[in-house]
Amino acid sequence: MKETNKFQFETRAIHAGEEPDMREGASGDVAAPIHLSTTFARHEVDVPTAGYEYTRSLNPTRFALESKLAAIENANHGLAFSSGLAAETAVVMGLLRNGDHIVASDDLYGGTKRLFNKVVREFGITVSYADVMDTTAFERAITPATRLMWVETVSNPLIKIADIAALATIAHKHGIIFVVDNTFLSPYFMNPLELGADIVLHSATKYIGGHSDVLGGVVMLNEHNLYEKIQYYQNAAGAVMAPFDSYLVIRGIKTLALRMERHAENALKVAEFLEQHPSVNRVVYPGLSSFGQYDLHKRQARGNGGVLCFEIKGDVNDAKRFLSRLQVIALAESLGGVESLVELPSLMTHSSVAPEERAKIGITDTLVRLSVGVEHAQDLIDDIEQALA
Ligand code: P1T
Repeated sequence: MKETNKFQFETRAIHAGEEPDMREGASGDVAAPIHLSTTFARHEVDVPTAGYEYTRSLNPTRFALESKLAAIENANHGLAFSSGLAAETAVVMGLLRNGDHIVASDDLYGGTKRLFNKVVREFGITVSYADVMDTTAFERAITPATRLMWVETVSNPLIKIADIAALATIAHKHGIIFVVDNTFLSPYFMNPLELGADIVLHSATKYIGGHSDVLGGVVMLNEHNLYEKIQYYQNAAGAVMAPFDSYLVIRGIKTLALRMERHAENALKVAEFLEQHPSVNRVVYPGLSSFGQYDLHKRQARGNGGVLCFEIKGDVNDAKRFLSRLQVIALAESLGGVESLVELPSLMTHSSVAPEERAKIGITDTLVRLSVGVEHAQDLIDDIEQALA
């Protein structure tokens, strides 16, 4: 794994974790094989073969992926889970105890808020929310019991940017672990560990997998002590990524750089088109010069990703009409796949967030989230134009 660290992102994404095995008797596979065996035979009772005992604890295909994940996030360790939420659960439950407190961003994926509000709180762990654009609000929300700070680099769905270096400084001043969900940018456009984050996680279901055909969650980090605790929970609770899914994610990562470049190029074209359209109220995309946090984003990220949001003029029925008229762009939850996906957060991905809370943070009934795929940009613009007409 460390061997490949001297290379650029694209090279690490392709080679890390799956160097061909050229030893006597090995076949020299160029692509990591899928090891479906759930258990591994050994010669002696107390000597696992090459460290492999049982696939929940360690599996060669998942390990190849975990090594690649560490390499693309410039981390010492990677871990792969059966979903993004399984990865989040492992971070919280692996590190916190009854009585601990989390300060989290007020704009997070709806499922993350549901996990915090409805599940984590039942275990005596409290959660406070702070405006992600206001670093002092985070500091004010810290209590003596605070153990974690939690943000998304680009928030879902409102595209708010967290100032990672400033928040890391606050977290570390108070001895708090800083967790960053980098799903919207992927490791290609940003590496939060280098800006001071302690733990990076992604829903690999999105850009890292990239093809809307695999559910997964990943965690990358440097500190061995934190890695051991999360890895212990991963094995003890069991929500590991399956070997076949690990293979799909490995395959996805090999084209991550190519895909992200095209996602961002297309998203900018679509955002610029939407911005001048009379039926659209406001367009939020980090690549637009009108974007409120343009300078901050440019300072800490290498690109803008493929997700944008905008408001349709009119009411929820106008928004629904627009969404159902689209022909190329699928009306569906999720994001980050090669195909463009569109959704209405208030009724779909963030419907589990209470209406008052949605209103407070700005998830209106006409807010549309668009994940721009890697189709031809003009076909996407034409589709949007006919649906808005
Ligand atoms: O769906 P899952 O792989 O469990 O990942 C959860 C998750 C975590 N973090 C972020 C930023 C996410 O966007 C998600 C999942 N999001 C969607 C399904 C969605 O449509 O927004």
